[in-house]
This record gives sequence, structure tokens and C-alpha cells, in this order.
Amino acid sequence: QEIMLQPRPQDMKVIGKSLTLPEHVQLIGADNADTDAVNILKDLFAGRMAKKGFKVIIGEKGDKAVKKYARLVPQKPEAYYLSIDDKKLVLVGSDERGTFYGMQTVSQLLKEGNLPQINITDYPDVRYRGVVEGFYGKPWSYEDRVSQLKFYGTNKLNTYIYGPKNDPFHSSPNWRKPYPQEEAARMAELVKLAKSNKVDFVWAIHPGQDIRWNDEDRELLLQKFGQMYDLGIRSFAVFFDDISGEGTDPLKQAELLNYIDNQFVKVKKDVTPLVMCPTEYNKSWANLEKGYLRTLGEKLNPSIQIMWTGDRVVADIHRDGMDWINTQIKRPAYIWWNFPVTDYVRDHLLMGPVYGNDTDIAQTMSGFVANPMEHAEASKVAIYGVADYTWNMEKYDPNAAWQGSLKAIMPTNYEALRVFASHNSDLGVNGHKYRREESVIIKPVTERFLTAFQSESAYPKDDFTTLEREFKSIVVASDILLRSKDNDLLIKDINPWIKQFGLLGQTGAAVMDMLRDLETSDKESFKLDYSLVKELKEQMFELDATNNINPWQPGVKVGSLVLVPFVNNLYAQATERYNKQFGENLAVVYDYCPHTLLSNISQVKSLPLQLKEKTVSLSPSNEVIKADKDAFITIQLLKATKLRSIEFNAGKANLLQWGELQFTTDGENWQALACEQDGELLKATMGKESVKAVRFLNKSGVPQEFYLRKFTLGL
Ligand code: LTM
Repeated sequence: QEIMLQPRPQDMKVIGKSLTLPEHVQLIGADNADTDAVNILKDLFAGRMAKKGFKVIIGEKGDKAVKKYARLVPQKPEAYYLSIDDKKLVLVGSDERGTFYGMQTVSQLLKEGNLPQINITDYPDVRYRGVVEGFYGKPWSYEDRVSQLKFYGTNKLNTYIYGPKNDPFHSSPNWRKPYPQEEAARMAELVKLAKSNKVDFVWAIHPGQDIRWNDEDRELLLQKFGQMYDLGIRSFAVFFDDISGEGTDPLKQAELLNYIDNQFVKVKKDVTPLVMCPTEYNKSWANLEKGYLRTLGEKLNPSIQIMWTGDRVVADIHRDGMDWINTQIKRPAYIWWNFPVTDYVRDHLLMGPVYGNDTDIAQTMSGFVANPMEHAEASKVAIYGVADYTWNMEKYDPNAAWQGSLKAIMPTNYEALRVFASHNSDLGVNGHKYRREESVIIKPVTERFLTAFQSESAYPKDDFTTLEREFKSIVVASDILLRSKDNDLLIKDINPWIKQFGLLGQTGAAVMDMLRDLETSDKESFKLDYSLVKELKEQMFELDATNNINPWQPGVKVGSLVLVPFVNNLYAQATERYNKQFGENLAVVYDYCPHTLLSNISQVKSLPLQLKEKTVSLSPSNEVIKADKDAFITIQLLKATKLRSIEFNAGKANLLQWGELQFTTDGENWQALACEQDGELLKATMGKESVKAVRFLNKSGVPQEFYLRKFTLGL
């Protein structure tokens, strides 16, 4: 039987037959070895400890007990050597983490109840590997984080960067204040748990939006780091992402960071290298003329790590991009991978495989952390993939990692989770133009089937059966997941998506029944199935409208890349064919948005429009929008309409000094809208005119920066 370990070790040789678990185990070296590793060991061999028997020799390089084996350990941080034969188990770490990771390997090997005879030499490819909790939206709960930190330990990830944008004590204006006592105590508990799982708990501050470059703010920042240090934190980061104005000055940023590095990080001795996230954190935003990145590269102390999201805000990481940024910043970049984060597509879940990053770039980076979804447990699918990828890049296999992750997250019902995750991986249309594969196996079948059906030729019967079976398996998977006790946190968190998935499966099955009715010319049965589909679609609409309510991308979308369009298309075509065949007039319903977004701002023009019953809204964006002079954002309606309301929020109180909301009744001539301003929100009062389009225009004649928080028309 093949031995599958996570993450995949660098070198592994099976040297004999598997052994049954020894009755008596003699522990050698445990007094000096890493305590967390020894605790796991004692659990694994509970009730078997004896003075004689099968030897378990454990320790770190330099320990007497393992002296004989020390030369076999790779000379790298976090490396280990593990050997098991019929007389003994030897585990030697190059450091404490190495021993701990070796013990994680032993634990995986033992899961099956026996011990393979094996030699492993192992070490990670990337120095800092893990997660940056750096998304907008509801921060993870204490419970979520406990579960995460244990997961990182098991999967040999060593970094958790704490930087949820919506934690008021991380960002402006409260970054200056200490955490309330209760929250501080909880954080201290997490820091302790991180330590026992060999995870650096990196606390990040995000001060850039309102920082003043003076001594007072500098000392307040240092004081805050001091408070966090007292809670046990030994790793720190400063984020300057998604800010505008004074805070973006690279010289000032470098000055502050060097000061923190010299006066705090280096003085404390037990603090790991400082990490920073720049304002120009991706290539598409880099302004070489102004030299922001070059300044950081030249001025920042060499030990300070600089984060980077790749060629775009959301991007996969490639060698040429790494070479480019490393030259600019004069050090290997620390990757902030914006996957599987969904804070710009909050109605979707991204539970597909981790793929798309080059596998020959381990040496070009100092770290690699993934920015996850606000759904912590669901994010583990991707986090598991990142653990495997960053440990042994060249041997990384996206599909094997994905399958492994499902078993790790739901040990019993992983097959149901596989069905669910395989249809919930793409993001839908989004401003970052980042897309993922979805429904990979069934996609060619849906395409072949639809083409055959459209051309009125006989569709392949096998494909019909495959599709019917797929929809059935979706209904079953949804039911199993809803009742599963495998992972309560996960099921509770993604419950509306699981329910929506079940409804989609039922809808698909009923549409296939409509086709069968057509084939047998069973008019009555067709009408029943048609009504059933309509009813199910209404239930899906309602579930979407009443769950996951948020001002950005509300709702619950599943199977949106392949299955939903397929089901809608087939339903509409079957109904048309029925009408033609029987001379009837059943309504044909397509799901689509008839209105259009027009913009000359590259960050905006790909944002999706969201159509609800009585509103059409532009999906908001998290980043700062850079709008040249004459930049516009237009929502163009399918036909002239009397609007109930128009609302626009650009996160700026001075909006009317440089911008204007306008409307057109003929598509050509624009008139200013009368507006009331309520804080940052503009509300236009509409006359009686029917409007063809509404736009927001930068009429100041110079570039402006703003946040796109809301653009909604009430229909
Ligand atoms: O990516 C970075 C460096 N910053 C923010 C994140 O906080 C956010 O989660 C992602 C995805 O929306 N985009 C950002 O700009």
C-alpha cells in the first residue's frame, strides 16, 4: 500500500514490511527533546511505555541521545530525520520544530495502526508558510482560530499572521489603543496554543490611513507592540495596504519600520524578523517613475520582509514576476497569496484545489501565506494545499492535495464534501478577473449534451444517465453534509450553501425529467416537472435573498460556473420545445442581468452588477480606486426606467467637490442629479423622468482616489 504523507516529504524510502505496534516501548532522549513532540509521542504510545522493548530514540541535533544519527539530518531549519526498523524508531530534528514535524509524520504513519519500516529525510522548501488572516468582513472567531492553529501544527505550517481588516484595534483609528482586557486574554491564549503547535503568531498593525509622521504616533505604535509583546507575541508586521494620502510615503514608511526594527525587534532578541505589506503590493500598481518600491528596497533594513501579492491584487505567482519584484526590493519577496479569500465575492465559496503557482520558485521567496475566506473551516481545503505546496514544491500535486484536504476536514463524509467542493470553486464574474475551474469532470458532458439538444439531434443516452446521476449525487451529498457530525464548525458555517446545493441538485434532476417527458410526449408529466422546477428556482431565489446578507455581495451562489447556466439553459430550451410541440405558451425563464456597467477605470470595469428584485447594484471593491480625470462609472439600464432611488458612496466626505452624479434620458445628454449628502453617502432625489443611465463622474480635471463602497439604483 502506498504511503501518502501530508505534506509530501522530500525523501522517503520503505525499507521493509510494516510492523505491528510494539507492546513495550522504551523512550530514550525524551528529557531533552522538544516537549510538544514528546507529548504527542506519549499519546501515540499510551499504555506501552516500559523500561525495555522497542526503542524510540528522540532528540535534536546536539543532544547526546541522538548523537549517532545527527549527521543524517539535513542542515536546514525545521528539518528532521526519521528511521523506523524492527528494533527502533529514531527521530532527530535539526531544531525543535524539526523534531515536532517529524513527530507529526510518525503520527500520520501510525494512524493505520501499524508502523512501516521507513527512512525519511525531510525539510520545508519555504521558510515561512501559512496564513494571513487579512480579509475584509467578519474576523474569525476564537473557536475558528483554535481549530486553525491546531491544523497548522498538524500540516507543518509555521506562520499565522493576524490582520483582519475589520478588527478595530488592528486598523485606523483604534490601532493606537490597547485591546480590552477580555480580548487581550483570549489573544494570549491563542498565542500559547500557536506556540505549542510551532506556529509564529504574527500580530499585524494597519496604521496607514490616519498615521501622522510624528514622534507621538511612532511612540504609540511602539507602545502597542509592547502591549502585544506582553501578551506573548514574538512576531510583528506593519501593513500599509489599501490606504491613500500621507500614509503612503515610502520614505516615511521606511523610517518608521527601521525605527521599530532597531528599537524594538532587535533589542528584544526573541522577536522574529519584522514583516511589512507595502502600499504598492502588486505589479499592476507599481509606479516605477515615482520609485515607491525602489525606495523601500534601498531604505528598509535588509532583515525586514516585504509582502507581495503578485502581478495583480489577486494573482497566481510566477517566476518572472518573482524575479521582477525581487530586483526592485533587493530581497526575496514574502508572498501574500490572495486565495481563497472571498471578501470581493462574498456570495461564493472557493473550495477547489490549489493550483496555478509555479513550482520552481521556492528559492525566490522568503515566505508564502494564503489570505483565506471568512469561512475558516472551508478555507482549510486551500490551506492544506498551501501546506503541501510550500513544503515540497516540485512534487506538489494539486489534485492529490485537494483529495487529501477533504479527508482531513471530514474524515467520514469526505465523499459528500468532494461532490460539494467540486461544484463550489469558481468566483463568478469579479473585479479582479480571477477565475477558477469548476465542475471539471461533468463540464464536457454538459457541453456535449447541450450542443446535441440544441441541434435537435439525439443526445447521447450515456450522457443523460451521467447527468441524472450527478444531480442525484448532489442531492445526496447535500443531505449527508447537513446531517454529518464530522465537522460541526464547517457545516454550521456553510449551511446555506449546502442547502442551496441540494436545491440545485433537485432542480437539475427535475429538468432531466422534463426531457424524459418530452421524449415520451407525456404532456401532463412535463407540466408537473416544469412547475416543480419553477418552484425550486423560487426556493433558490428566496434562499439567496434571505441568507448571507451583507452590503457587498449578498446571497448564496453554488455551481455558478457550469451547473447553474446548464440547468437554466436546458430548462428554457425544453420549455420552448414543449411550447412548439404542443402549441402552448409556458413562460421561458432565463436568469440573467439585463443592465450593463460601463467604466473607463480598469479596476472597476469588470465588477459585476447584482440584480435583486427591486435594486441593481454595482459590486463594491475593497481597494483604493484610482480614477483619472473624466473617469466615469455608469449603470446603463435595459430600458428607460423611473428610478425610486440612487445611492453612491465613495468613502469620502469631500465627494461633491470633485465628482458628480448624473443621469441621461436619451443615452447621450447628461444632467447633474440633485443630491443630498449624508456623511460619505450621496443620495439623489429623482424627478419624474424615465432614466436610461446614471453615472458618477470625476469632473475635477485631475486624478482622484476613492473607495467604491456603494452604487445602487432602486428600480
Ligand atoms: O491584498 C492585500 C495586500 N490587501 C487587501 C486584502 O485585505 C483583501 O483581502 C484582498 C482581497 O480583496 N485585497 C486587498 O487589497
